[in-house]
Amino acid sequence: MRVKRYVAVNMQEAMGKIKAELGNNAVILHTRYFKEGGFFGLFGKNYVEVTAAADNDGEDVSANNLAAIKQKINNVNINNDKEIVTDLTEMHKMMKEMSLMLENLGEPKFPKKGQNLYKLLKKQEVDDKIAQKIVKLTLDEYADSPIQKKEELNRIFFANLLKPIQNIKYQPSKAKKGKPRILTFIGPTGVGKTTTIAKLAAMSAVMEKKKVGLITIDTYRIAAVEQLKTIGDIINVPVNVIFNPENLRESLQEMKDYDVIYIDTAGRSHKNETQVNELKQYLESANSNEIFLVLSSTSKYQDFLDILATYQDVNITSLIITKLDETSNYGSIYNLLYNYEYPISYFANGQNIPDDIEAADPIKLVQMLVKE
Ligand SMILES: Nc1nc2c(ncn2[C@@H]2O[C@H](COP(=O)(O)OP(=O)(O)OP(=O)(O)O)[C@@H](O)[C@H]2O)c(=O)[nH]1
Ligand SMILES: [Mg+2]
Repeated sequence: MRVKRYVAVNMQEAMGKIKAELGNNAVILHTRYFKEGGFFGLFGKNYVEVTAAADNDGEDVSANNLAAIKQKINNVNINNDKEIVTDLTEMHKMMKEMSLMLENLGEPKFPKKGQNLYKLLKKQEVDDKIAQKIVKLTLDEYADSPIQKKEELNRIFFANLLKPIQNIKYQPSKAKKGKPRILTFIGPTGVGKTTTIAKLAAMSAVMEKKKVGLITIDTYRIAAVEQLKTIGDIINVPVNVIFNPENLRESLQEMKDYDVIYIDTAGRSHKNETQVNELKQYLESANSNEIFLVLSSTSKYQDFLDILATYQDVNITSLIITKLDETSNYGSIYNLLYNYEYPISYFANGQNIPDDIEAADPIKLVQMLVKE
């Protein structure tokens, strides 16, 4: 029996070749279509590869030698598998090269000093459109500047980064006369809501000698209640645990002569609609002066967008960015401020209570962004 592979531009041509060499009774064992030539795998020519078998004397092989044929098929397939793997590896390589090429094609061609600034912003994961806009503005202004020094270029760059976000300043709320300031903290799980409350409450109670109350509506986890109670014990402030929105109103009434009340909420997965709706009922009952959305700086910009979409009906008054000690990429926060204009109230940069928190400032963010 003879087994042979034929390559042709189409099946008709392949069949012609097979017929001519192996005779009318040849059996098709395997067919494969592939592309060859072209530009990085594109625009190549299509080919068909057909493996056919026939008995040496040209007899019909379908009826006899079945076992032998099967054996051959397996051998052919094994060989083809190897080829397919090689083909796929080759294809991957080409696709990678192509996507790199496309990326480079999309990259703006700035002069070298602009390219460096652009690269820095890209490395920080600043949105591409924003990065291009800021670099372009910087280069234009620098071209008109009488001072042609690197320091001047950096100064202009810094100013252009700051400009779109500098007006979004956080203004702490004032309580109505004789009433406490009610501050509620919301946000995804594990971002540092309770830790941030502990830091701020400790400062209010211990340093500012304010009459502070803590309320938790995080009754999903015993550990969460214990966590806040421990903090309350340490800084010597009462902790009320709330189980329903009515409870919350009563508890706030009970603390009506306090200076400031911090309300801790359970970390809601922003993907869980029921939990988020439940939180909204509590927020209505709380009638807070401020609602802080706590976000971790380790999140991607897309995560921020998803989280904001979840809380779109909530009147978020400012953002708190935590875990700044755990990242060196600040682009996602910059994109957020640039596009959404939420004020940022605090930056948290560690687990130490109360030290690792500071008032947020757009200048600090830009400093972090350009620090190499
Ligand atoms: N490195 C670092 N860790 C932090 C920071 N803030 C909080 N953490 C840590 O993050 C973990 C979660 O903090 P929690 O305050 O419990 O977070 P949470 O948002 O209240 O979490 P849930 O109530 O479960 O949603 C703890 O281990 C904190 O010590 C920060 O700024 N930097
Ligand atoms: Mg918590």
